[in-house]
Amino acid sequence: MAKKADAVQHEAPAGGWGSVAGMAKVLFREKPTPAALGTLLDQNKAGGFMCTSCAWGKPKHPHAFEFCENGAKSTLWELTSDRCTPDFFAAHTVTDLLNWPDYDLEMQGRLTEPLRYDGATDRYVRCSWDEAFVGIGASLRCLEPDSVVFYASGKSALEQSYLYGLTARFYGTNNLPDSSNMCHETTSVALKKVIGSPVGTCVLEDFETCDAIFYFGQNPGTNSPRFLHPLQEAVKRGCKIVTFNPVREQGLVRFINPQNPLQMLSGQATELSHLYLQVRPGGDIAAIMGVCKHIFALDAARSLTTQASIIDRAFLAEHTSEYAAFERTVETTSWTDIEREAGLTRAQLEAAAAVYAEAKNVIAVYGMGLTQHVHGSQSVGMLVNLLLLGGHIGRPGAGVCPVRGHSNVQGQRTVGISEKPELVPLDLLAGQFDFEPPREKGMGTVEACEGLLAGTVKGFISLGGNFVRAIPDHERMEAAWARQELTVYIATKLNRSHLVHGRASYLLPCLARSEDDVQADGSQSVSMEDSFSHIHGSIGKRSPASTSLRSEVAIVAGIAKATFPPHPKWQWDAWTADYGRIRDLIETTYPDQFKDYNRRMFDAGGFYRGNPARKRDWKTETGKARFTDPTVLSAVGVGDAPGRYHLITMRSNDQFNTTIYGHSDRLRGLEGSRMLLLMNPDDMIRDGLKQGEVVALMGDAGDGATRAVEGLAVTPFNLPSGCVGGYYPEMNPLVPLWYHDVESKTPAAKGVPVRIQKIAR
Ligand SMILES: Nc1nc2c(c(=O)[nH]1)N[C@H]1C(S)=C(S)[C@@H](COP(=O)(O)OP(=O)(O)OC[C@H]3O[C@@H](n4cnc5c(=O)[nH]c(N)nc54)[C@H](O)[C@@H]3O)O[C@H]1N2
Ligand SMILES: Nc1nc2c(c(=O)[nH]1)N[C@H]1C(S)=C(S)[C@@H](COP(=O)(O)OP(=O)(O)OC[C@H]3O[C@@H](n4cnc5c(=O)[nH]c(N)nc54)[C@H](O)[C@@H]3O)O[C@H]1N2
Ligand SMILES: [Mo]
Repeated sequence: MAKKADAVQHEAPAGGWGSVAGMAKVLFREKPTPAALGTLLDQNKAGGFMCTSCAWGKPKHPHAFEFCENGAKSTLWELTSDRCTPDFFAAHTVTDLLNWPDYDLEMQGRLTEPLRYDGATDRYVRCSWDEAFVGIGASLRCLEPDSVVFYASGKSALEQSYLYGLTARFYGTNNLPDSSNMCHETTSVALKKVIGSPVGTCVLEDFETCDAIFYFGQNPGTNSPRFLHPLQEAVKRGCKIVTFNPVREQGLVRFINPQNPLQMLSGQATELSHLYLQVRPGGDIAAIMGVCKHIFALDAARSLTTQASIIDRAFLAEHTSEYAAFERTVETTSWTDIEREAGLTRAQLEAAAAVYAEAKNVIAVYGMGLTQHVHGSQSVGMLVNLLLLGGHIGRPGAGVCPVRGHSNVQGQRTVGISEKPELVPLDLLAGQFDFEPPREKGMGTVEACEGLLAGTVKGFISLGGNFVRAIPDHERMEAAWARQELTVYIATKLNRSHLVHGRASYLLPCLARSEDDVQADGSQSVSMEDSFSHIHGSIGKRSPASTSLRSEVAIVAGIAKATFPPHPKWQWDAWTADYGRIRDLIETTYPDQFKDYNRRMFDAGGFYRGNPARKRDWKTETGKARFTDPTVLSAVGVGDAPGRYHLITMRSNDQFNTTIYGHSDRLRGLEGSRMLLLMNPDDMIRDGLKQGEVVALMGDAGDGATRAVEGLAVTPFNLPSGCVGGYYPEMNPLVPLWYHDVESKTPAAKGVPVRIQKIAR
């Protein structure tokens, strides 16, 4: 029998001894050497290497242990002593490996030798680097540039990313999708439109002086644990956090700092969220509308007194456009509609508005809970509306803070990995490298998937990542993927994408960020950009997992050299010998943002590449910060219907995207399996479902296609009624490819229409 909703969720604090135990498990499994453990102490410090996990900022004055449970897991995952050698591939055909779970594939350890797919034996076999480069170059020369996609996953550093973008453009295409297309593309498009900058306006120090944080759809306990420290500090000095999330994420409820012995011994957790509002999936537009509506009411009441107004009218007049339409919509939208779409009461939203009204400085934080919706861009626009009302952008202690995912995903976009030619200084590149760059728009992730289905994409190069596993409509896409002429994977570990290969396929093992990268001119360093637009240098010191590994820079240069005829300005060997030369090229292409790049890259806290919106310089169409008038109250693309649920695809605390470390979602109290269907207990009773009952989830997008995931155990969980939860990437067959944010095409993985199918007994 199912229990009441609030009784079904584990309420232990984030951090604390649990995070230490989480790390110990990884240590046991990966068996790193003592020297590898020492590497952790170097993490996120100037002169050390930058964490391979998330993009959270690195403070000027780092803690002795400037890493978290999940950062440590990610580093140890790279430094494992397991090796996936050619012998492993000799023992298993690719067809056989296709039946292996993702977890088992990656747990084979680091790839050690370059491999080529051999159709006759259905195996990956060892090949030399030269053989690989010559083969790839020959295939690329036979393909039309527009039929080849150059995908990048957001981990690769700025130097290799810049070279990779150049390589695609020298080849003749802007087909440069990035993992960002599945992630914060909504941010890049929506923020650019409304504040003229595609990235957040906050810097780390803003969290020292903010009075309120409005926190939407981001899970710091799992995805950016180092963020818990500034949040805890902020709360201790009186800042109030108002959280909007369908799931009560423990990281946002309470936190024990594992680096604070007193807290650890006393078990005294800090309560983080002042208000925790379990909004319906996609209900954020309505929720913010309600908050704004009450701010209007409070402000009107204040205007009759001597109290300062909440709405900053001077700021609105000087700095914003299109306020009137927004104001009218807030006034005419009824509380009934707001409450229904948000799934929250008027009283709850009024309480949130009261926090805003009392705060001098407000920060809005968000993640995938806003971006991965069909109307995600409108949610982001609405959040910016909320900030603009009180003039909370462009001054210290306030601003908009999208929390980025991969450790250099923001930076890749900065240095030219973009399918959108208008975002890249093509004229400058043309002169700098003496070539005619392609001018047509390239393919983003969704277009690349459409091209694969249509058969127009014939070659795919992956700088990291696990594309086939990460994209929507997983099963349909795998079938299309395998029809390609050429697939090339630059990777550290084996994953499913490598097995769904094209006719010719190469698996090229690269150095990891924590490893010593020795080139002709000596050991090289690389750099990345964090969520706050700060650039940090990173030096790997560990000895490489295999002597045959090459750096990503060397691999990209190797492919390019084998593909293009010699060109006096394309200095592949010199660039590979000394990455400082690549940084000089970046500085030439982006002189304002990367001034004195080589000199500043190891500055403590990173160097800031600047953001005009932070200085209230609005690079928008109207020259002002733009209010937007939402056309919908719910961000989901397919509304309610009897029997329909909206599925949130979630990350567990024991995974990094498609890399599954284990089966413990400690912070949610879920252990042992990822094939779970999390459900509101009242919905379970209504549907006659029992805890542990195994069901199938069926797509319910109304497009006639059959989409299904079977074998899910019903699990009562504290979720709003009408919404269910399941893990990414297992749930990806249920996300239709066309179900994406209207403006940015980010797949809408958080409000997927599904139906539960009972298994007949
Ligand atoms: N350990 C670890 N760290 C990671 C990653 C990882 O997989 N593991 N992935 C990295 C990457 S690439 C990224 S992009 C980030 C992702 O980090 P996040 O942005 O935190 O992404 P998710 O965990 O997918 O979902 C975020 C939250 O949105 C909530 N949510 C779902 N739907 C809605 C909604 O409609 N409204 C609101 N308000 N909330 C909603 C979910 O309950 C969840 O708490 O983390 C990065 N860091
Ligand atoms: N349903 C659903 N789908 C989603 C999401 C969701 O929330 N729900 N989230 C989306 C998001 S936010 C993202 S960012 C994407 C993630 O999509 P990707 O970035 O494509 O996937 P990852 O799982 O991060 O890639 C893992 C692989 O990267 C390789 N790798 C690791 N380190 C390195 C390195 O240093 N160099 C190289 N060359 N390779 C390396 C390893 O081989 C590893 O197997 O998934 C998206 N898909
Ligand atoms: Mo991401």
